[in-house]
Amino acid sequence: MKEKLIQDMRAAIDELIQWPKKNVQIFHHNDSDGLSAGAILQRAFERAGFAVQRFCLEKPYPALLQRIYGQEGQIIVFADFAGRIAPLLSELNRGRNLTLILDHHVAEAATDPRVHNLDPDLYGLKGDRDISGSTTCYLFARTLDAANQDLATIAAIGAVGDEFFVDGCLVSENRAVALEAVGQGKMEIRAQEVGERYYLNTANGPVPCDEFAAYLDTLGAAGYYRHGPDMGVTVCLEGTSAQSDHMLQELQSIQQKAFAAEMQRLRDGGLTTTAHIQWFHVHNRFAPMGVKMIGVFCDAIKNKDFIDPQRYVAGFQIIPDEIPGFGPVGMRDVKISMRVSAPMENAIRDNEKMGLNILLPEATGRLGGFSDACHSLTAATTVAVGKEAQLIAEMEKILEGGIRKAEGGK
Ligand SMILES: [Mn+2]
Repeated sequence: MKEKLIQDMRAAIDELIQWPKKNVQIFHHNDSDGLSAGAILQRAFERAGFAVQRFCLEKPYPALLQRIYGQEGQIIVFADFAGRIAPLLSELNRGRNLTLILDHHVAEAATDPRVHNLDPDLYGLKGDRDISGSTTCYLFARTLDAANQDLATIAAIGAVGDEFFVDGCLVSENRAVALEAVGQGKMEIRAQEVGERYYLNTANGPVPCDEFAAYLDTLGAAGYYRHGPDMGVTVCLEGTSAQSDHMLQELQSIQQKAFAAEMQRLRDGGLTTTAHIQWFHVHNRFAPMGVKMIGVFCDAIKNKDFIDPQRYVAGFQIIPDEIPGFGPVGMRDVKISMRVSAPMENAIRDNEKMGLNILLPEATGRLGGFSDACHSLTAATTVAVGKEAQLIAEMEKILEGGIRKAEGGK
């Protein structure tokens, strides 16, 4: 199946090379895997003689997609997201732009021949085990030009950052790129009690890939509205510097201060409690950090003493109407992140309480919102600003219904 993926990458590359435009727009995710993917693509396209415009996104929001596909004759690349929305992109595109999707999440086939969905999920590889977004981009880059083999290390960093290990080891395509980097003398693999640890050979000695990935994650998430992703891509291509270290420290301190202040607010009565949910709104108080931070913050508080362990935790953060480098796209949305305490996690696993993957997307759908990453114990969606209390009320209705149904069944 990998042969077929490479074959389809080659076909997409043939079309790319014949395309009249010689500039490309790359949209990539802001976590360590997405930044690694963006770095690999930037280098590979520049080497192939393309002018690159690179944009880092927290999510491919519908308002932004509308704006992107207002264009014609462009080369548009998505990395580390968009595999699942290939049908939507096909509809928006209607043959007008060459679109390449280099994702590794669960995917659906494109319906427009000009949209090449090169997500390995469509080729029998598992994105949560075999192959990261960065490794997918690396395979593409190497197919484009064998000279891009020197980017294997960056692919391995992204793979470690995504944390999909089997018995503590990278496997399949992810392991293959790590071994390539080892063969190039740029990485080292050390066995540990469980599995392996991966090290970059840098001018300052060996650096664990997981620490390097955490560094990138902070630049991309806490620094999202402060050029953190650009620094992350530079760090992938050129290594860390005094300047990047300084930015990292500044961002860590911004995050610590914002989180401490918000926890104090919640202790001082900042939580609103309904029958089954406790919720709060940080509005713009987490700026300049990206909206991933509301999820990180919910994680940080879910087991604290000021949290009722029997109620769902929900936090809202306004999504600024700004894609760094792209400008405003007309978004007026708020992100909601949900988490639960350890006792509720157990209850959800035992099917005694409703999972977030059912509760939140259902309520969000009723309000015309956008659902993307929803799992049973962690979930996030977006709705229009002003619909926050309504969204909580919808969830309460669903929970009431669910409970009545459960009681009626007894
Ligand atoms: Mn990824």
